[in-house]
Order: sequence, then C-alpha cells, then structure tokens
Amino acid sequence: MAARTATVSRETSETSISCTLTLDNAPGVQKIEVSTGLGFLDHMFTALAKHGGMSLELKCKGDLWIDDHHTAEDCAIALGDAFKQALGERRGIKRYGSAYAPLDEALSRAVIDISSRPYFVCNLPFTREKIGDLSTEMISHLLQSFAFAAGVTLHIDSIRGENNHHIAESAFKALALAIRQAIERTGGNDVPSTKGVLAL
Ligand SMILES: [Mn+2]
Repeated sequence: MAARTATVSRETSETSISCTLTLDNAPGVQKIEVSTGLGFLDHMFTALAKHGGMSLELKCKGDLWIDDHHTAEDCAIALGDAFKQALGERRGIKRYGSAYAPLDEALSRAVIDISSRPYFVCNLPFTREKIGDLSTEMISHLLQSFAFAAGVTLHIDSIRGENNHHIAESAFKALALAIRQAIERTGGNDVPSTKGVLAL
C-alpha cells in the first residue's frame, strides 16, 4: 500500500511554514527535521513524530520578535492539516487510540478518536511561565489547534508530574503512541463508524 503522506504550505503575514508528514515508513526509516525557531517546540514535535512512527519535515519562519504565539499555533495548524490530508478518507484505520507515557516522575495519558469531530480537552498543570523559549500556556493551545485542524477528538491529561519539561514531553509522547494506534491500518477498507462516513 502507498504511504500516507501530505505536504502543506501555509503563508500568512505572521508565519511562513512548510510541512511534510508521512504516516507510514518502512521499518526503521524515519526522516525527522523540525526547525520552527523555538527549540522546545522542535523537541516536542520531534518526539511526536519519532514515537508516532511518522516522518516529519517542518520548517517555520515566524514573527518571533513579537512572541512565540503565532509560530506555535500555526505550526500546529499546518501539522494538523497535513495529518488530515495524509489520512484521506479515513477508511481502514483503527480510529481510536489511547496511551500512557511516563518520563521519570511525570505520567501523561492521551486518548484520540479520529472522528472528524474536532474536540479538545486538556489538563496539563504547568507551574512555570515558560519551558525554554515556549510559553507553557501555548502547549495546550497548540495541541488544541492540532486537534481542530486534524479533525480529531483529543483528551490529554497529566496524571502526575513535577518537572514541567517532563510533563510536556510525556504528554507529547503519549499523544504519539495514541496516534500510532489510531492510524494503524486494519487491512480492510471499511469506514470505522456506524454512520458509514468519517471524512467531512
Ligand atoms: Mn526532553
């Protein structure tokens, strides 16, 4: 079967983004190059791609002289758009995925439904203003932007954790593992919905 892949270009007065996402890779072959201008965001998207079994090339030139907001949000929208396009008609996939990921003392849970019903619920109790160059308030915001652009229902919860870097990273890793489950091909070609349709 052909690899599910999509390339998205997104240009606004605030950001200029190119994003190529490939959901299927030959075993052991992943190409991950993320350069957003925000080091911690690069770290999170790299973890997402790596543990999601995806290849991701994401480049962004954003208005970082203002702050991190547009760059973080728009990269997540581009990634969500690419995810949606790469999935195509949403046939022959498992649809649901749920996973826990620990990172030392931190434990996060992600539950995804590739539903075409965009919804987002999140509980990530950060205690710091920023992690590196990324505002912690942008983490839930960009995850929501991804969920809405991708057309998925997404619940992300921190079960426990102290270190803010660990809390964020375990959340992205849990999301990666949940995505990996949900996009897995069943070998069939059916639409996994009693409505008979999942694509909008
Ligand atoms: Mn880390």
